[in-house]
Amino acid sequence: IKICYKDEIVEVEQLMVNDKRSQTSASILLIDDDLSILIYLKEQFEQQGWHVFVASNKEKAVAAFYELKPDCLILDVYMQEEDGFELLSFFNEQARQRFIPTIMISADNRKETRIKAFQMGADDFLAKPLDIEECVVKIGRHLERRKLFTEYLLVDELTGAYNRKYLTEVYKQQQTNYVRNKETYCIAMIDLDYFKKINDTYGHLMGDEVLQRFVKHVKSHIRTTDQLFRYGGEEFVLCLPRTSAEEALTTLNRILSSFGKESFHINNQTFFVTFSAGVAEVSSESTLENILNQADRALYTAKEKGRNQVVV
Ligand code: GH3
Ligand code: MG
Ligand code: MG
Ligand code: MG
Repeated sequence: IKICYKDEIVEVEQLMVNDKRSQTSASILLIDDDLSILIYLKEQFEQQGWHVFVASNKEKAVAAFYELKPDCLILDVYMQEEDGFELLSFFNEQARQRFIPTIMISADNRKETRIKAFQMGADDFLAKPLDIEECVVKIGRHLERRKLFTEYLLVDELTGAYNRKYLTEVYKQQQTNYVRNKETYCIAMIDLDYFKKINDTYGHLMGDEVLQRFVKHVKSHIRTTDQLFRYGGEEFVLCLPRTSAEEALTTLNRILSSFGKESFHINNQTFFVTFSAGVAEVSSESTLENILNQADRALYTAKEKGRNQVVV
């Protein structure tokens, strides 16, 4: 059985909503000193399509928790070397902040043990011997709630792009990660051209549709590690990890050209929409505020030069 070795570690870009991993399937971190239980649960949970990481002691559990960013934590109460309750209190604050459900499992099914688990912040308690069907259905509900919760808090309702609040979170984490690893990282500020005119000419509902289709279009033309945020009305921020300014320019020009071909229809009229964008490359000194300022200045130049273009 593999226990969270480095090569098993998948890099995760985001803090709360993980990359394509959580869009397709959730990940679970199982912590138990009993290898037979780990093997059994891993197999059962993988049949549900969940990614399962296992750890048999605190050290491995902590490394896995921070590096793999699981969507759910399952913790044994009694372990040879560790106290499951102690581990629970160790993870509790982080888990709470990130809406990660924590589930305790134990052969000790006494009322006081169960109560203690909930008092210490557990979201559920499952008694050993585990009934696998019950485990699966309960974990499924916890994962579903986590997904709804994180989506509700991080995603802009109208467009489905991430919201501005989440940009702050993502940037904090990514800036340190990428800059530390000496990787290039770009941010683009995008603003739809003459959007006020679209609203005035075709109505706000049509304006809303433009925003929605713009987001849908961009999302389908970027890498899974790229992320789009709605910064304000018709302003968006695109985060492009492992991308140089030159590559960002190419990417945005490609999107500019493909989005420009999307036609919008209303009352027998057809129109097209363009945008302007400014690109800035993140450095070790960049705060979110100054990188956005830099991108915004480039965007301003793009507008000045006649719109429908990208400027670095
Ligand atoms: P420019 O090319 O210089 O960017 O001009 P613009 O008209 O796009 O820019 P301006 O900032 O003057 O107008 C933006 C408009 O976007 C004004 C505002 O009413 C509209 N807007 C902001 N949020 C929404 C929204 O959620 N839905 C719709 N339909 N319109 C919105
Ligand atoms: Mg045990
Ligand atoms: Mg604007
Ligand atoms: Mg605009």
